[in-house]
Amino acid sequence: MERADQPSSLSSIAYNGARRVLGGNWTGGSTVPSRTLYPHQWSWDSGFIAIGLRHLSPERAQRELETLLGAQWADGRVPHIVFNPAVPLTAYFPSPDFWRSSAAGHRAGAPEAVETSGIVQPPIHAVAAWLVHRADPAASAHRGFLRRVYPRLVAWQRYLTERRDFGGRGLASIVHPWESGMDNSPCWDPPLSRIEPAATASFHRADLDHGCPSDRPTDLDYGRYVRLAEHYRDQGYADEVDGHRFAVEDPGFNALLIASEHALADIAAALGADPSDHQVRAEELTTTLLKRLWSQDDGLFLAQDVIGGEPVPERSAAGLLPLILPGLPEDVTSTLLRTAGGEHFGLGGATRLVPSYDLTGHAFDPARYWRGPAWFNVNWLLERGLRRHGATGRADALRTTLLQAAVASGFAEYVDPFTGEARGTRDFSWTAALTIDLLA
Ligand code: 9WN
Repeated sequence: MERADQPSSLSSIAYNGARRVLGGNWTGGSTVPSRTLYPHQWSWDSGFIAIGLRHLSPERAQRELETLLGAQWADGRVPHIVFNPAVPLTAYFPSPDFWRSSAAGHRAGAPEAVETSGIVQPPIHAVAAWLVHRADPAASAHRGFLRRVYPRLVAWQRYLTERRDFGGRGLASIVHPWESGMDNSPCWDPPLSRIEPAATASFHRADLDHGCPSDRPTDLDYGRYVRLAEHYRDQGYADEVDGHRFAVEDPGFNALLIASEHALADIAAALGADPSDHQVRAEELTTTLLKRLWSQDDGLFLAQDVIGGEPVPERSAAGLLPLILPGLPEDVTSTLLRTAGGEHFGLGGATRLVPSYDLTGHAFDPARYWRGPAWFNVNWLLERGLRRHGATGRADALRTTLLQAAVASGFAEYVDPFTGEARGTRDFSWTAALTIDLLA
């Protein structure tokens, strides 16, 4: 569908290119984020991918989510990676022999039939399932899609709100930077500084076989990621708060948790069940998010270091993501809108896409992964947030910029927030999928 503000050539180039990327990255039951750098299924990627795929093939979008949820653990966790057994172990690190998920005796109850990682990623899945259903309710009903995924999505959300409530106030904690999806965000530097890194020689970074080192996390970061993941694995992936060395309440992760609780209410109602439990929980979580993570002085939400017992004094785009939520006080939304356009993120001024981290921050780097570059999933979420809160003109401008940047960068993983220059890998699935969603 063309929009009046959208030259038809850009729309058709974007649509055809994005469709080509998604077709090339489909493996038969799910989509790899990238054929080279990420050759397995990733959790939050599949949520974003399903949101785009629903416009091309509602059935494929349903299968994307069902394949992921098929690897759910007995305790409800949805693993951040579902490994493809046909891919050589050397293609990605850490590989299944590192995570050892199917090894007997894990109290958490990993599936035996498939190898997965043991950590999680942001819970966008109920949001995705609801959007996928709405794309073609008849096809969804025909396959019993909502009826099959609803119990799994509820178990996933309850894993997070019950087993991961290390702060004791209702929000979910992440126990590894990879769980945020924003791996090397400067927000994780203070809590990570307590972690003794594993020796660099003890592992091989397959990511550097495909990615440019200056676009990727450092070896020091990786040493700490490895140490934390080994420790969690060696504890049988148990979630006792005392067993964790890193526990952080991330506003981006929790915003998606709350958005998904709202989506569960919609799904429950569509199935003829009572949605009120989900609605109440979403409202309570929103109240807690505001009490615990909102910083009026900083103009956005801050992460809370649960072990250190203090907020992390860094501005990340994750702190703007609660804009996707309904029910925020008017002064909070207006402050967030101001912050997005102000000196720290520059939207519509210094930058045309929101950077992942504070432009004025001491750790800002326009090339390095989650320390500055602009990411398409974050900006897609913000586009929805702007629209939700009535900033239609700004949302339209962001949408156009996203489409232009996706095409010009070859559907890059992320881009320089000033120049739009492509960074990371190309033909990246969520960039393509969200392009299609923006065109719909
Ligand atoms: C570790 C797959 C994933 C994304 C994350 C992104 C990156 C992995 C990595 O790639 O993380 O999970 O190897 O760097 O940070 O958001 O889900 O696209």
